[in-house]
Amino acid sequence: MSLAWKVTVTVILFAVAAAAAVVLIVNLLGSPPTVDFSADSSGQVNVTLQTVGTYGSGSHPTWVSYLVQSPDGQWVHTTLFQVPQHMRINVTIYQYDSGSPLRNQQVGMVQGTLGGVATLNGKVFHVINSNAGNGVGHTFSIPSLGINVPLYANNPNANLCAAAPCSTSSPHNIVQFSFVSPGPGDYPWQCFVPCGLGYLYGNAGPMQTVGYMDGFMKVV
Ligand SMILES: [Cu+2]
Repeated sequence: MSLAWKVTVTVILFAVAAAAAVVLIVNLLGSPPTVDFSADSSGQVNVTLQTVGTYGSGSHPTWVSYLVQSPDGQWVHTTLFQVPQHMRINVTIYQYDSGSPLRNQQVGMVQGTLGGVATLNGKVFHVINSNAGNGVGHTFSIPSLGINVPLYANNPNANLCAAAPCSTSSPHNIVQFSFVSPGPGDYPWQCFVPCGLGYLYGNAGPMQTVGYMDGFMKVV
């Protein structure tokens, strides 16, 4: 093979690899929509989320996911939401998934919320012993704000919702808590239960993907 051929082949292979890399990056960066919440007349912000064990459609139908309910009541497949700064945020999470005992008991503790508490189906709790009952399905955690709330799981033998958006006719737990939003910025939030079934130690796939088990709270 002549030098010119080697150079040509090298250049072509490089161009193909570069094009593939661009396609991959564009796919990875193609981010889901942001749901915008503003304060209601009482000066508080109500954010409603749900978790589902399998999203049921789209590019990853088997993946576990969060969804965000827009203020007009529509469920949006995203983990990006926007709230005003220095405002009381009331979070309601409809948890439709099963769970397991936690590897890290620390994330079974409620931390960083107003009063240091959350409610599970209306009852105040501080910690979930994940080795009892149904275990923990997911957490809602904003590490930079010290916020962590475990979501008690549903009975895995119940007829659980397997396609989002789930409705309250399916078995669910309702977890509620409040916190005060900080100053402007993008605050990453995520689940700390390794719930990426079928991935190494459960920590890849949906656990590393915005729109599933990772997101951003945008404070403006
Ligand atoms: Cu999770």
